[in-house]
Amino acid sequence: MPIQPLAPIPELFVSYESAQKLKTEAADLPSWDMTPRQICDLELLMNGGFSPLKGFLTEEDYTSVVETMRLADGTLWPMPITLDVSQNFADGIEPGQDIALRDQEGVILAILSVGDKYTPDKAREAEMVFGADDIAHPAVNYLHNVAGPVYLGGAITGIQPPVHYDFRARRDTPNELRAYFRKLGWRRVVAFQTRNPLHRAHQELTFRAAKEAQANLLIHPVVGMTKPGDIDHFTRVRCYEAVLDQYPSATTTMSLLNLAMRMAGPREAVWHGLIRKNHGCSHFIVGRDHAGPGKNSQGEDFYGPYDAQDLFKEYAEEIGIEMVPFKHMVFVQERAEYQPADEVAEGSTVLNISGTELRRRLAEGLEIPDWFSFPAVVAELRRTRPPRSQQGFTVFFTGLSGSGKSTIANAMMVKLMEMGGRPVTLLDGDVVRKHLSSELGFSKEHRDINIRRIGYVASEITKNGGIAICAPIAPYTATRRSVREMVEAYGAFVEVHVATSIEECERRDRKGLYKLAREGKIKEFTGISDPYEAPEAAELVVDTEGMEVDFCAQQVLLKLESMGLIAG
Ligand code: PPS
Repeated sequence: MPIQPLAPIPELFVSYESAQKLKTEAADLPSWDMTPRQICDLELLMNGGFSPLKGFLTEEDYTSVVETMRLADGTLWPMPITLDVSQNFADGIEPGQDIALRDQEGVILAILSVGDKYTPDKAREAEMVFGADDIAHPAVNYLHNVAGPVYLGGAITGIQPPVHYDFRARRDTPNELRAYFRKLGWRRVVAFQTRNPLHRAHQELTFRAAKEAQANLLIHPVVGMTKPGDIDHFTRVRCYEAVLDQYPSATTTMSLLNLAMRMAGPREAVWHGLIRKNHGCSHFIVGRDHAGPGKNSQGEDFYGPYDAQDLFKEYAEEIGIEMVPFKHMVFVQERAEYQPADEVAEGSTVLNISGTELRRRLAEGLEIPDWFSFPAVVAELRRTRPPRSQQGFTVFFTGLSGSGKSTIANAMMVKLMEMGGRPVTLLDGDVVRKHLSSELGFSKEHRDINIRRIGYVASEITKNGGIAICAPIAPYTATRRSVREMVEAYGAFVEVHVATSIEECERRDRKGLYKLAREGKIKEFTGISDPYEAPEAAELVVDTEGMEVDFCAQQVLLKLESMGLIAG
Protein backbone atom coordinates (compact mmCIF):
# COMPACT_ATOMS: atom_id res chain seq x y z
CA MET A 1 0.00 0.00 0.00
CA PRO A 2 1.54 3.39 -0.96
CA ILE A 3 2.27 5.63 2.01
CA GLN A 4 0.52 9.02 1.90
CA PRO A 5 2.78 12.08 1.80
CA LEU A 6 2.84 13.82 5.16
CA ALA A 7 0.26 16.53 5.75
CA PRO A 8 0.91 19.26 8.34
CA ILE A 9 -0.32 18.57 11.85
CA PRO A 10 -2.58 21.07 13.67
CA GLU A 11 -0.82 23.47 16.02
CA LEU A 12 -2.37 25.56 18.79
CA PHE A 13 -0.74 28.87 17.82
CA VAL A 14 -2.75 31.88 16.71
CA SER A 15 -1.55 34.22 13.95
CA TYR A 16 1.23 36.70 14.66
CA GLU A 17 -1.22 39.65 14.74
CA SER A 18 -3.62 37.88 17.13
CA ALA A 19 -0.69 36.84 19.30
CA GLN A 20 0.45 40.47 19.64
CA LYS A 21 -3.06 41.51 20.59
CA LEU A 22 -3.48 38.65 23.07
CA LYS A 23 -0.15 39.44 24.64
CA THR A 24 -1.26 42.99 25.43
CA GLU A 25 -4.62 41.82 26.77
CA ALA A 26 -2.98 39.07 28.81
CA ALA A 27 -1.14 41.67 30.88
CA ASP A 28 -4.36 42.04 32.92
CA LEU A 29 -4.93 38.32 33.43
CA PRO A 30 -3.84 36.32 36.45
CA SER A 31 -0.63 34.63 35.48
CA TRP A 32 1.07 31.39 36.32
CA ASP A 33 4.87 31.09 36.12
CA MET A 34 5.39 27.67 34.65
CA THR A 35 7.84 25.10 35.98
CA PRO A 36 10.52 23.71 33.63
CA ARG A 37 8.46 20.54 33.15
CA GLN A 38 5.29 22.47 32.37
CA ILE A 39 7.17 24.54 29.80
CA CYS A 40 8.31 21.36 28.04
CA ASP A 41 4.74 20.05 28.04
CA LEU A 42 3.35 23.35 26.79
CA GLU A 43 5.82 23.47 23.90
CA LEU A 44 4.73 20.04 22.67
CA LEU A 45 1.06 20.86 23.20
CA MET A 46 1.39 24.01 21.13
CA ASN A 47 3.48 22.64 18.29
CA GLY A 48 1.37 19.51 17.81
CA GLY A 49 3.85 17.08 19.38
CA PHE A 50 1.08 16.02 21.79
CA SER A 51 -1.68 16.08 19.16
CA PRO A 52 -4.65 15.42 19.53
CA LEU A 53 -4.46 17.18 22.93
CA LYS A 54 -5.71 20.75 22.77
CA GLY A 55 -4.63 21.73 26.26
CA PHE A 56 -4.01 20.48 29.79
CA LEU A 57 -6.28 17.60 30.78
CA THR A 58 -9.61 18.35 32.40
CA GLU A 59 -10.68 16.10 35.26
CA GLU A 60 -12.80 13.88 33.01
CA ASP A 61 -9.94 13.30 30.57
CA TYR A 62 -7.41 12.97 33.39
CA THR A 63 -9.38 10.27 35.19
CA SER A 64 -9.94 8.43 31.94
CA VAL A 65 -6.23 8.61 30.99
CA VAL A 66 -5.14 7.43 34.44
CA GLU A 67 -7.63 4.56 34.51
CA THR A 68 -7.80 3.46 30.87
CA MET A 69 -4.93 5.13 28.94
CA ARG A 70 -7.59 6.89 26.88
CA LEU A 71 -9.12 10.35 26.75
CA ALA A 72 -12.80 10.52 27.70
CA ASP A 73 -13.73 10.24 23.98
CA GLY A 74 -11.82 6.95 23.73
CA THR A 75 -8.71 8.25 21.95
CA LEU A 76 -5.54 6.48 23.02
CA TRP A 77 -3.41 8.73 25.29
CA PRO A 78 -1.33 7.09 28.04
CA MET A 79 0.20 10.04 29.91
CA PRO A 80 -1.60 12.62 32.06
CA ILE A 81 -0.51 16.04 30.79
CA THR A 82 -1.64 18.23 33.63
CA LEU A 83 -1.04 21.76 34.88
CA ASP A 84 -0.30 21.46 38.58
CA VAL A 85 -0.51 24.66 40.63
CA SER A 86 -0.27 25.68 44.27
CA GLN A 87 -3.36 25.69 46.48
CA ASN A 88 -2.96 29.41 46.94
CA PHE A 89 -3.02 30.11 43.21
CA ALA A 90 -5.89 27.68 42.61
CA ASP A 91 -8.01 29.38 45.30
CA GLY A 92 -7.99 32.58 43.26
CA ILE A 93 -9.03 30.92 39.98
CA GLU A 94 -12.51 29.96 38.80
CA PRO A 95 -13.45 27.79 35.81
CA GLY A 96 -14.34 29.99 32.86
CA GLN A 97 -11.48 32.36 33.57
CA ASP A 98 -8.44 32.87 31.31
CA ILE A 99 -4.93 32.82 32.74
CA ALA A 100 -1.61 33.79 31.18
CA LEU A 101 1.04 31.08 31.19
CA ARG A 102 4.52 32.56 31.48
CA ASP A 103 8.02 31.19 31.22
CA GLN A 104 10.51 31.67 34.03
CA GLU A 105 11.46 35.12 32.81
CA GLY A 106 7.83 36.22 32.73
CA VAL A 107 7.32 35.99 28.95
CA ILE A 108 3.73 35.10 28.07
CA LEU A 109 3.69 31.89 26.05
CA ALA A 110 0.02 30.95 26.04
CA ILE A 111 -3.43 31.59 27.44
CA LEU A 112 -5.19 28.80 29.33
CA SER A 113 -8.98 28.97 29.26
CA VAL A 114 -9.61 27.25 32.56
CA GLY A 115 -12.15 24.48 32.02
CA ASP A 116 -11.96 23.06 35.52
CA LYS A 117 -9.81 22.78 38.60
CA TYR A 118 -9.52 19.59 40.60
CA THR A 119 -7.55 17.89 43.32
CA PRO A 120 -6.09 14.69 41.91
CA ASP A 121 -5.72 11.42 43.76
CA LYS A 122 -1.95 11.32 43.40
CA ALA A 123 -1.54 7.88 44.95
CA ARG A 124 -3.94 6.48 42.37
CA GLU A 125 -2.15 8.32 39.56
CA ALA A 126 1.16 6.85 40.75
CA GLU A 127 -0.25 3.30 40.92
CA MET A 128 -1.96 3.39 37.55
CA VAL A 129 0.48 5.41 35.46
CA PHE A 130 3.83 4.47 37.01
CA GLY A 131 2.91 1.08 38.39
CA ALA A 132 3.54 1.80 42.09
CA ASP A 133 3.14 4.59 44.62
CA ASP A 134 6.85 4.45 45.42
CA ILE A 135 8.93 7.63 45.54
CA ALA A 136 11.98 5.74 44.33
CA HIS A 137 10.32 6.32 40.94
CA PRO A 138 11.43 9.78 39.78
CA ALA A 139 8.00 10.71 38.42
CA VAL A 140 6.23 9.53 41.58
CA ASN A 141 8.67 11.54 43.64
CA TYR A 142 7.93 14.52 41.38
CA LEU A 143 4.22 13.96 41.76
CA HIS A 144 4.29 13.93 45.56
CA ASN A 145 7.16 16.25 46.35
CA VAL A 146 7.42 18.76 43.50
CA ALA A 147 4.05 19.04 41.72
CA GLY A 148 1.40 21.32 43.21
CA PRO A 149 -1.75 19.85 44.80
CA VAL A 150 -4.34 21.20 42.33
CA TYR A 151 -4.61 20.65 38.58
CA LEU A 152 -6.09 23.17 36.14
CA GLY A 153 -7.54 21.76 32.94
CA GLY A 154 -8.52 23.57 29.77
CA ALA A 155 -7.75 24.60 26.23
CA ILE A 156 -4.56 26.40 25.26
CA THR A 157 -4.22 29.33 22.90
CA GLY A 158 -0.59 29.43 21.80
CA ILE A 159 1.09 32.82 21.63
CA GLN A 160 4.73 31.88 21.12
CA PRO A 161 6.94 28.84 21.65
CA PRO A 162 9.41 28.86 24.54
CA VAL A 163 12.69 30.44 23.48
CA HIS A 164 15.77 28.22 23.30
CA TYR A 165 19.20 29.75 22.99
CA ASP A 166 21.07 26.46 22.63
CA PHE A 167 21.34 24.26 19.54
CA ARG A 168 18.60 26.21 17.78
CA ALA A 169 19.38 24.78 14.38
CA ARG A 170 18.92 21.26 15.72
CA ARG A 171 15.44 21.76 17.17
CA ASP A 172 12.44 21.05 14.95
CA THR A 173 8.72 21.18 15.49
CA PRO A 174 6.64 18.26 14.20
CA ASN A 175 5.70 20.32 11.16
CA GLU A 176 9.30 21.30 10.45
CA LEU A 177 10.30 17.64 10.50
CA ARG A 178 7.31 16.66 8.39
CA ALA A 179 8.24 19.33 5.84
CA TYR A 180 11.84 18.10 5.84
CA PHE A 181 10.79 14.49 5.25
CA ARG A 182 8.40 15.63 2.53
CA LYS A 183 11.09 17.66 0.83
CA LEU A 184 13.55 14.78 0.85
CA GLY A 185 10.90 12.28 -0.17
CA TRP A 186 11.34 10.26 3.03
CA ARG A 187 8.14 8.23 3.36
CA ARG A 188 9.44 5.69 5.82
CA VAL A 189 11.30 7.09 8.80
CA VAL A 190 12.36 5.14 11.86
CA ALA A 191 12.86 7.22 15.02
CA PHE A 192 15.40 6.45 17.71
CA GLN A 193 14.60 7.89 21.13
CA THR A 194 17.49 8.39 23.51
CA ARG A 195 18.52 10.17 26.70
CA ASN A 196 22.08 8.87 26.64
CA PRO A 197 25.15 9.56 24.52
CA LEU A 198 25.37 7.34 21.43
CA HIS A 199 27.90 4.56 21.70
CA ARG A 200 28.73 1.83 19.18
CA ALA A 201 25.92 -0.46 20.36
CA HIS A 202 23.39 2.30 19.64
CA GLN A 203 24.89 2.92 16.24
CA GLU A 204 24.62 -0.76 15.37
CA LEU A 205 21.08 -0.92 16.68
CA THR A 206 19.97 2.12 14.68
CA PHE A 207 21.66 0.85 11.49
CA ARG A 208 19.95 -2.51 11.87
CA ALA A 209 16.59 -0.90 12.62
CA ALA A 210 16.80 1.32 9.54
CA LYS A 211 17.71 -1.69 7.42
CA GLU A 212 14.96 -3.87 8.86
CA ALA A 213 12.32 -1.20 8.41
CA GLN A 214 13.78 -0.17 5.03
CA ALA A 215 13.51 3.33 6.34
CA ASN A 216 15.46 6.53 6.81
CA LEU A 217 16.70 7.19 10.30
CA LEU A 218 15.77 10.00 12.67
CA ILE A 219 17.97 10.22 15.75
CA HIS A 220 15.58 11.95 18.11
CA PRO A 221 17.21 12.58 21.49
CA VAL A 222 15.34 14.10 24.39
CA VAL A 223 16.76 17.40 25.58
CA GLY A 224 13.92 18.43 27.90
CA MET A 225 13.97 16.65 31.23
CA THR A 226 15.30 13.15 31.59
CA LYS A 227 16.13 10.96 34.56
CA PRO A 228 17.75 12.81 37.46
CA GLY A 229 21.49 12.11 37.34
CA ASP A 230 21.63 11.73 33.53
CA ILE A 231 24.37 13.39 31.53
CA ASP A 232 23.26 16.95 30.78
CA HIS A 233 21.89 17.61 27.34
CA PHE A 234 24.63 20.09 26.37
CA THR A 235 27.25 17.38 26.71
CA ARG A 236 25.04 14.81 25.02
CA VAL A 237 24.32 16.99 22.01
CA ARG A 238 28.05 17.65 21.59
CA CYS A 239 28.50 13.86 21.74
CA TYR A 240 25.77 13.32 19.10
CA GLU A 241 27.36 15.91 16.87
CA ALA A 242 30.70 14.17 17.26
CA VAL A 243 29.31 10.89 15.88
CA LEU A 244 26.90 12.13 13.25
CA ASP A 245 29.55 11.73 10.58
CA GLN A 246 29.50 8.00 11.36
CA TYR A 247 26.04 7.93 9.78
CA PRO A 248 25.31 8.34 6.08
CA SER A 249 23.98 11.89 5.83
CA ALA A 250 21.79 11.02 2.83
CA THR A 251 19.67 8.67 4.92
CA THR A 252 19.96 9.92 8.49
CA THR A 253 19.11 13.10 10.34
CA MET A 254 19.13 14.23 13.94
CA SER A 255 16.68 16.50 15.69
CA LEU A 256 16.31 17.46 19.35
CA LEU A 257 13.05 16.90 21.20
CA ASN A 258 12.18 19.13 24.13
CA LEU A 259 10.22 16.46 25.95
CA ALA A 260 10.00 16.10 29.73
CA MET A 261 10.29 12.35 30.20
CA ARG A 262 8.47 10.59 33.05
CA MET A 263 10.40 7.30 32.94
CA ALA A 264 7.10 5.44 32.83
CA GLY A 265 8.41 2.41 30.93
CA PRO A 266 5.54 0.73 29.03
CA ARG A 267 3.13 3.69 29.10
CA GLU A 268 5.98 5.99 28.20
CA ALA A 269 6.85 3.86 25.15
CA VAL A 270 3.29 4.20 23.84
CA TRP A 271 3.44 7.93 24.50
CA HIS A 272 6.80 8.21 22.72
CA GLY A 273 5.29 6.36 19.76
CA LEU A 274 2.41 8.84 19.51
CA ILE A 275 4.83 11.76 19.75
CA ARG A 276 7.03 10.32 16.96
CA LYS A 277 3.99 9.66 14.83
CA ASN A 278 3.15 13.34 15.23
CA HIS A 279 6.68 14.19 14.14
CA GLY A 280 6.09 12.35 10.88
CA CYS A 281 7.77 9.03 11.60
CA SER A 282 6.46 5.68 10.41
CA HIS A 283 8.55 3.43 12.69
CA PHE A 284 9.82 3.60 16.25
CA ILE A 285 12.59 1.66 17.95
CA VAL A 286 11.73 0.16 21.33
CA GLY A 287 14.71 -1.47 22.97
CA ARG A 288 15.32 -3.20 26.26
CA ASP A 289 13.88 -1.44 29.33
CA HIS A 290 12.56 1.52 27.35
CA ALA A 291 12.32 4.65 29.56
CA GLY A 292 13.07 2.54 32.63
CA PRO A 293 13.23 4.37 35.97
CA GLY A 294 15.67 1.98 37.66
CA LYS A 295 15.05 0.15 40.92
CA ASN A 296 12.14 0.54 43.31
CA SER A 297 12.59 0.95 47.05
CA GLN A 298 12.82 -2.84 47.42
CA GLY A 299 15.75 -2.86 45.01
CA GLU A 300 13.75 -4.47 42.19
CA ASP A 301 13.12 -3.17 38.68
CA PHE A 302 9.86 -1.27 38.32
CA TYR A 303 9.13 -2.94 34.97
CA GLY A 304 10.21 -6.06 33.16
CA PRO A 305 12.86 -5.43 30.46
CA TYR A 306 10.43 -6.08 27.59
CA ASP A 307 7.15 -4.84 29.15
CA ALA A 308 7.36 -1.70 27.01
CA GLN A 309 7.62 -3.74 23.83
CA ASP A 310 4.63 -5.86 24.88
CA LEU A 311 2.39 -2.88 25.58
CA PHE A 312 3.50 -1.13 22.40
CA LYS A 313 2.70 -4.21 20.36
CA GLU A 314 -0.82 -4.26 21.79
CA TYR A 315 -1.48 -0.67 20.69
CA ALA A 316 0.76 -0.34 17.63
CA GLU A 317 -2.09 -0.13 15.16
CA GLU A 318 -3.88 2.57 17.11
CA ILE A 319 -0.67 4.53 17.63
CA GLY A 320 -0.27 4.43 13.87
CA ILE A 321 3.43 3.72 13.95
CA GLU A 322 5.24 0.43 13.56
CA MET A 323 7.49 -0.80 16.34
CA VAL A 324 11.00 -1.98 15.58
CA PRO A 325 11.71 -4.04 18.70
CA PHE A 326 15.26 -4.66 19.78
CA LYS A 327 16.90 -6.95 22.24
CA HIS A 328 19.86 -5.78 24.24
CA MET A 329 22.89 -5.33 21.93
CA VAL A 330 26.16 -6.87 23.07
CA PHE A 331 29.66 -6.99 21.61
CA VAL A 332 30.76 -10.44 20.48
CA GLN A 333 34.52 -10.61 20.74
CA GLU A 334 35.13 -13.47 18.25
CA ARG A 335 33.13 -11.67 15.56
CA ALA A 336 34.31 -8.19 16.60
CA GLU A 337 30.76 -6.89 16.15
CA TYR A 338 27.58 -6.07 17.99
CA GLN A 339 24.68 -8.52 17.97
CA PRO A 340 21.32 -8.69 19.71
CA ALA A 341 21.84 -10.72 22.90
CA ASP A 342 19.43 -13.44 21.73
CA GLU A 343 21.29 -14.02 18.43
CA VAL A 344 24.72 -14.64 19.91
CA ALA A 345 26.12 -18.11 19.08
CA GLU A 346 26.66 -20.34 22.07
CA GLY A 347 30.15 -20.29 23.51
CA SER A 348 30.94 -16.77 22.23
CA THR A 349 32.64 -14.20 24.43
CA VAL A 350 30.21 -11.39 25.10
CA LEU A 351 31.49 -7.99 26.22
CA ASN A 352 29.27 -5.34 27.66
CA ILE A 353 29.70 -2.12 29.61
CA SER A 354 26.61 -1.01 31.50
CA GLY A 355 25.73 2.62 32.15
CA THR A 356 26.85 2.21 35.76
CA GLU A 357 30.15 0.71 34.68
CA LEU A 358 30.70 3.53 32.19
CA ARG A 359 30.08 6.11 34.92
CA ARG A 360 32.54 4.28 37.16
CA ARG A 361 35.22 4.27 34.50
CA LEU A 362 34.72 7.96 33.81
CA ALA A 363 34.70 8.74 37.53
CA GLU A 364 37.92 6.84 38.10
CA GLY A 365 39.61 7.99 34.90
CA LEU A 366 39.85 4.37 33.64
CA GLU A 367 40.11 3.16 30.06
CA ILE A 368 36.98 3.10 27.92
CA PRO A 369 37.68 0.70 25.05
CA ASP A 370 37.19 1.52 21.39
CA TRP A 371 34.84 -1.41 20.87
CA PHE A 372 32.49 0.28 23.32
CA SER A 373 32.43 3.87 22.13
CA PHE A 374 33.86 6.39 19.70
CA PRO A 375 37.02 8.24 20.80
CA ALA A 376 35.33 11.60 20.09
CA VAL A 377 32.41 10.70 22.38
CA VAL A 378 34.70 9.51 25.15
CA ALA A 379 36.78 12.71 24.88
CA GLU A 380 33.62 14.81 25.19
CA LEU A 381 32.43 12.82 28.20
CA ARG A 382 35.78 13.11 29.91
CA ARG A 383 35.74 16.87 29.40
CA THR A 384 32.43 17.11 31.31
CA ARG A 385 33.10 14.31 33.77
CA PRO A 386 36.69 14.51 34.89
CA PRO A 387 37.75 11.81 37.37
CA ARG A 388 35.99 12.11 40.69
CA SER A 389 39.11 13.26 42.49
CA GLN A 390 38.94 16.44 40.37
CA GLN A 391 35.19 17.01 40.57
CA GLY A 392 33.25 19.07 43.05
CA PHE A 393 31.18 17.26 45.68
CA THR A 394 28.97 17.84 48.71
CA VAL A 395 29.20 16.29 52.14
CA PHE A 396 25.83 16.66 53.81
CA PHE A 397 25.78 16.05 57.56
CA THR A 398 22.35 15.55 59.09
CA GLY A 399 21.42 14.87 62.71
CA LEU A 400 19.82 16.30 65.82
CA SER A 401 20.80 19.60 67.35
CA GLY A 402 23.90 19.02 69.45
CA SER A 403 24.70 15.72 67.72
CA GLY A 404 28.17 16.97 66.79
CA LYS A 405 27.53 17.80 63.12
CA SER A 406 29.17 21.22 63.24
CA THR A 407 32.21 20.04 65.16
CA ILE A 408 32.90 17.18 62.73
CA ALA A 409 32.15 19.42 59.76
CA ASN A 410 34.65 22.01 61.00
CA ALA A 411 37.31 19.37 61.50
CA MET A 412 36.60 18.03 58.02
CA MET A 413 36.89 21.45 56.47
CA VAL A 414 40.30 22.03 58.01
CA LYS A 415 41.56 18.62 56.94
CA LEU A 416 40.38 19.15 53.36
CA MET A 417 41.97 22.59 53.28
CA GLU A 418 45.18 21.09 54.53
CA MET A 419 45.11 18.73 51.53
CA GLY A 420 44.42 21.62 49.14
CA GLY A 421 43.39 21.37 45.50
CA ARG A 422 39.77 22.42 45.72
CA PRO A 423 38.06 25.34 47.49
CA VAL A 424 36.00 24.29 50.54
CA THR A 425 32.88 26.02 51.86
CA LEU A 426 31.20 25.17 55.14
CA LEU A 427 27.44 25.73 55.23
CA ASP A 428 26.83 25.14 58.90
CA GLY A 429 23.25 25.24 60.26
CA ASP A 430 23.81 28.31 62.42
CA VAL A 431 25.86 30.15 59.79
CA VAL A 432 23.24 29.56 57.13
CA ARG A 433 20.47 30.74 59.38
CA LYS A 434 22.43 33.94 59.95
CA HIS A 435 23.47 34.70 56.36
CA LEU A 436 20.92 33.01 54.09
CA SER A 437 17.81 32.27 56.14
CA SER A 438 17.63 34.90 58.86
CA GLU A 439 13.91 35.49 58.28
CA LEU A 440 12.97 31.81 58.67
CA GLY A 441 11.65 29.95 61.69
CA PHE A 442 11.36 26.20 62.36
CA SER A 443 8.00 25.23 60.85
CA LYS A 444 8.16 22.38 58.32
CA GLU A 445 7.71 24.87 55.52
CA HIS A 446 10.52 27.12 56.75
CA ARG A 447 12.89 24.22 57.44
CA ASP A 448 12.28 22.99 53.89
CA ILE A 449 13.03 26.40 52.42
CA ASN A 450 16.17 26.58 54.52
CA ILE A 451 17.41 23.17 53.38
CA ARG A 452 16.60 23.84 49.74
CA ARG A 453 18.62 27.05 49.93
CA ILE A 454 21.54 25.10 51.33
CA GLY A 455 21.04 22.51 48.58
CA TYR A 456 21.04 25.17 45.91
CA VAL A 457 24.25 26.77 47.14
CA ALA A 458 25.89 23.35 47.57
CA SER A 459 24.89 22.32 44.05
CA GLU A 460 26.41 25.51 42.62
CA ILE A 461 29.63 24.94 44.57
CA THR A 462 29.68 21.32 43.39
CA LYS A 463 29.03 22.35 39.79
CA ASN A 464 31.96 24.73 39.91
CA GLY A 465 34.39 22.12 41.20
CA GLY A 466 34.43 23.02 44.90
CA ILE A 467 33.65 21.08 48.05
CA ALA A 468 30.52 22.03 50.00
CA ILE A 469 30.19 20.79 53.56
CA CYS A 470 26.67 21.24 54.90
CA ALA A 471 25.66 20.70 58.51
CA PRO A 472 21.98 21.46 59.09
CA ILE A 473 19.56 19.31 61.07
CA ALA A 474 17.60 18.64 57.82
CA PRO A 475 14.96 16.48 59.53
CA TYR A 476 12.88 15.49 56.46
CA THR A 477 13.72 12.61 54.10
CA ALA A 478 11.97 14.10 51.05
CA THR A 479 13.78 17.42 51.36
CA ARG A 480 17.15 15.72 51.78
CA ARG A 481 16.35 13.70 48.70
CA SER A 482 15.61 16.75 46.64
CA VAL A 483 18.90 18.31 47.76
CA ARG A 484 20.61 15.08 46.73
CA GLU A 485 19.06 15.35 43.28
CA MET A 486 20.11 18.98 42.94
CA VAL A 487 23.70 18.14 43.82
CA GLU A 488 23.96 14.84 41.95
CA ALA A 489 23.29 16.67 38.72
CA TYR A 490 26.85 17.96 39.12
CA GLY A 491 28.83 15.69 41.40
CA ALA A 492 28.75 13.32 44.34
CA PHE A 493 26.45 13.78 47.32
CA VAL A 494 27.71 12.14 50.47
CA GLU A 495 25.06 11.99 53.16
CA VAL A 496 26.50 11.50 56.65
CA HIS A 497 24.06 10.73 59.43
CA VAL A 498 25.47 11.91 62.72
CA ALA A 499 23.42 9.41 64.67
CA THR A 500 23.94 10.63 68.22
CA SER A 501 20.85 9.64 70.20
CA ILE A 502 18.37 12.18 71.49
CA GLU A 503 19.21 11.14 75.06
CA GLU A 504 22.88 11.90 74.52
CA CYS A 505 22.18 15.22 72.75
CA GLU A 506 19.89 16.22 75.60
CA ARG A 507 22.41 15.13 78.20
CA ARG A 508 25.10 17.29 76.54
CA ASP A 509 22.71 20.19 75.89
CA ARG A 510 25.61 22.39 74.84
CA LYS A 511 23.44 25.35 73.93
CA GLY A 512 20.89 24.86 76.71
CA LEU A 513 18.17 24.52 74.07
CA TYR A 514 16.87 21.09 75.11
CA LYS A 515 16.10 22.42 78.57
CA LEU A 516 14.17 25.31 77.07
CA ALA A 517 12.39 22.94 74.70
CA ARG A 518 11.36 20.65 77.58
CA GLU A 519 10.01 23.68 79.40
CA GLY A 520 8.01 24.55 76.28
CA LYS A 521 9.93 27.80 75.87
CA ILE A 522 11.13 26.74 72.40
CA LYS A 523 8.41 25.32 70.22
CA GLU A 524 8.82 22.77 67.40
CA PHE A 525 12.18 21.58 68.70
CA THR A 526 13.60 18.68 66.71
CA GLY A 527 13.53 15.42 68.63
CA ILE A 528 11.39 16.89 71.45
CA SER A 529 8.35 18.47 69.85
CA ASP A 530 9.15 18.10 66.17
CA PRO A 531 10.05 15.02 64.09
CA TYR A 532 13.44 13.83 62.87
CA GLU A 533 13.23 11.27 60.05
CA ALA A 534 16.49 9.34 60.25
CA PRO A 535 18.12 8.60 56.86
CA GLU A 536 17.73 5.02 55.71
CA ALA A 537 20.43 4.96 53.08
CA ALA A 538 23.06 7.49 54.11
CA GLU A 539 26.51 6.93 52.64
CA LEU A 540 27.87 6.91 56.19
CA VAL A 541 26.52 6.75 59.73
CA VAL A 542 28.70 8.08 62.53
CA ASP A 543 27.94 7.78 66.18
CA THR A 544 29.70 10.36 68.28
CA GLU A 545 29.03 8.68 71.61
CA GLY A 546 32.37 7.87 73.17
CA MET A 547 34.20 8.89 69.97
CA GLU A 548 36.73 11.66 69.49
CA VAL A 549 35.78 14.29 66.91
CA ASP A 550 39.03 13.60 65.12
CA PHE A 551 38.14 9.92 64.74
CA CYS A 552 34.71 10.79 63.33
CA ALA A 553 36.24 13.23 60.82
CA GLN A 554 38.72 10.51 59.83
CA GLN A 555 35.86 8.11 59.14
CA VAL A 556 34.34 10.64 56.77
CA LEU A 557 37.68 11.22 55.05
CA LEU A 558 38.12 7.47 54.56
CA LYS A 559 34.65 7.32 53.03
CA LEU A 560 35.54 10.13 50.62
CA GLU A 561 38.71 8.30 49.71
CA SER A 562 36.87 5.02 49.09
CA MET A 563 34.46 6.88 46.82
CA GLY A 564 37.40 8.25 44.84
CA LEU A 565 36.58 11.84 45.79
CA ILE A 566 39.95 12.52 47.30
CA ALA A 567 43.14 11.01 46.00
CA GLY A 568 44.42 8.17 48.18
S1 PPS B 1 16.75 22.78 59.98
O1 PPS B 1 15.62 21.99 60.52
O2 PPS B 1 17.69 21.92 59.27
O3 PPS B 1 16.30 23.91 59.16
O4 PPS B 1 17.49 23.35 61.26
P1 PPS B 1 18.89 24.10 61.29
O5 PPS B 1 18.87 25.28 60.40
O6 PPS B 1 20.01 23.15 61.06
O7 PPS B 1 18.97 24.58 62.79
C1 PPS B 1 20.03 25.39 63.19
C2 PPS B 1 20.12 25.59 64.68
O8 PPS B 1 18.94 26.18 65.19
C3 PPS B 1 18.83 25.90 66.59
N1 PPS B 1 17.38 25.79 66.87
C4 PPS B 1 16.57 24.73 66.64
N2 PPS B 1 16.81 23.47 66.20
C5 PPS B 1 15.78 22.62 66.08
N3 PPS B 1 14.50 22.95 66.36
C6 PPS B 1 14.20 24.20 66.82
N4 PPS B 1 12.94 24.53 67.08
C7 PPS B 1 15.27 25.14 66.98
N5 PPS B 1 15.32 26.42 67.37
C8 PPS B 1 16.62 26.80 67.28
C9 PPS B 1 19.66 24.67 66.83
O9 PPS B 1 20.67 25.10 67.71
C10 PPS B 1 20.27 24.32 65.47
O10 PPS B 1 21.67 24.17 65.57
P2 PPS B 1 22.50 22.83 65.69
O11 PPS B 1 23.83 23.19 65.10
O12 PPS B 1 21.83 21.74 64.90
O13 PPS B 1 22.56 22.55 67.14
